[in-house]
Amino acid sequence: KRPGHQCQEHKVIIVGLDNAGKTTILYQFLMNEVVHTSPTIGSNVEEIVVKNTHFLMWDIGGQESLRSSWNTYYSNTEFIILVVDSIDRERLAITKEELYRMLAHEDLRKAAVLIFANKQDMKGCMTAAEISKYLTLSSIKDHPWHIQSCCALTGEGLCQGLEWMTSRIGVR
Ligand code: G3D
Ligand code: MG
Repeated sequence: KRPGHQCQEHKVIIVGLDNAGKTTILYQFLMNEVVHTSPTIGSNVEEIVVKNTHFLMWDIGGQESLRSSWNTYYSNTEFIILVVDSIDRERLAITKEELYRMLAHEDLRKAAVLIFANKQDMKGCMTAAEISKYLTLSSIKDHPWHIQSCCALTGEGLCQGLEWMTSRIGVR
């Protein structure tokens, strides 16, 4: 490392409705051998290091009572990971509402959005393409976004999501 080189941390918030799989995904990141982690900072904050890139990930509760306080976590956020339960068709409308509420928030104007279409192992689940269409992701022009299908239980798809995030660093 160059002397005086500051190791930069990139702030990530993991959001999504309760039961979407947020904590399982964070746990998978921590278990993954290609990812080196430092000790837990707080119950819901973990540092994840991918190829020398440090991400500080905040796993934010998704229950209705907690959603109104999501904005207290927004400042300096570089990445939003939105976790969608791909089997939960009923509540995708709520996710859509929350997504556009976040994108309109001043503190998140520079944030890039990674959407995980989780629980792809479930029979009859929505595909990433269906979720993308429902959430009208192609209409989002003011934030970089990417949708990745995954299964948090096996970890499938999670690395590709992280790779997209690291590829965004330094791109502005
Ligand atoms: P949350 O933190 O977003 O609230 P959790 O969600 O990570 O606690 O996950 C909620 C439940 O969904 C858990 O089940 C978890 O095991 C399950 N889950 C998470 N990801 C997947 C997935 O990819 N596929 C399947 N089939 N289940 C998943 P329990 O039973 O422990 O409540
Ligand atoms: Mg959780």
